[in-house]
Amino acid sequence: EMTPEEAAFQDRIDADIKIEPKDWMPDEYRATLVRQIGQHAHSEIVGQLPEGNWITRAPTLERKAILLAKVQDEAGHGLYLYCAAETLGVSRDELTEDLLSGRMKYSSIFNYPTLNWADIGAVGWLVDGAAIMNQVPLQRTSYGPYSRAMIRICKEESFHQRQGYDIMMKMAQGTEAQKKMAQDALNRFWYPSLMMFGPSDKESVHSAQSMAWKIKIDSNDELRQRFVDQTVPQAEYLGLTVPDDKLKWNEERGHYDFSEPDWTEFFNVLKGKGPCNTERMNGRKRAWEDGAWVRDGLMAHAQKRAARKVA
Ligand code: FAQ
Repeated sequence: EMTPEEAAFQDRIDADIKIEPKDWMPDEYRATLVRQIGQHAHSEIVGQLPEGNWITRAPTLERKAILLAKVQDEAGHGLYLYCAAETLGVSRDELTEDLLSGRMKYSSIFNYPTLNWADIGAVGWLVDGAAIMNQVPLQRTSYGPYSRAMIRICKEESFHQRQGYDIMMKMAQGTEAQKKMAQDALNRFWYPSLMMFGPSDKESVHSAQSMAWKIKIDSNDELRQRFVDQTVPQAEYLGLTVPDDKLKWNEERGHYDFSEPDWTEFFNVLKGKGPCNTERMNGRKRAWEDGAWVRDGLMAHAQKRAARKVA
């Protein structure tokens, strides 16, 4: 049974009226948003690590400048999202501490390694491609600050996807060795990219409530299907093969049939047992500890100024 307050809230959601920070909202709506936006913010920040790894090794000055700009964009996305989460009454420090203590998550995809330059192409093409597929509908999410952050982020994200595809085109049209690298990167990133959309709808514990509240607009499986349908022709254009024997156009459904990722592997990665979980968490811990003097200095400066004003 809904209380009158909850019913009025649901009416606003159903009428597509955005919820703003000072509006009444159910505790569970607030908690779900903090979880999702916080997890999303952490993903943008942790997501810098596998790519940052290649900034110094990009093959040309131009590629280096482009990758540097892209990785900086991810930092910016993290900041927009932390700000959106802060409007719900949590501080960025609390969110960071929840990440470092393992209470909060970040996207499974960033627990896979980037072994060579083709992987940077595959990350841009597939990982940013999957990210946009998920984020375009989130521009219409019911919480105002999240929705507005998504609008800005999506603009930059489409540039990221194109830069990844551009790397893949160069590699796929290059020497035999380069083409092999491109294929190998696709082989390794295909299923982890499909996992980005979350577990199958049957196993998605939050989807029903999140969709009723329009925090989520589409289901995990709907977005995964949309991603496969969009990406397969792009792979064909590159002359690369998607590593899935069952992949086949289904005329009747108007969609590709495809193999599910290995969900055991997915849940293991979520439990911290992916190839790079420890490395990523250590990277974040080190950055947080190394930055302590900056935070302390800023606090000391602010206190000094405040004291001077009083005097
Ligand atoms: N990884 O009930 P559901 C980027 C968890 S893009 C880790 O279906 P929900 C850009 C989920 O939290 C990546 N955990 O959950 C970039 C829940 O756990 P809990 C970030 C996952 O929330 C590109 C449990 O499984 N994008 O960073 C994952 O309704 C390149 C049950 O799942 C976003 O975060 C996963 N893949 O749906 C940056 C988008 N999937 O909390 C750098 C916003 C599920 O109960 C370089 N988020 N879980 O313990 C969303 O749309 C949703 O949160 C989903 C999951 C769709 C990810």
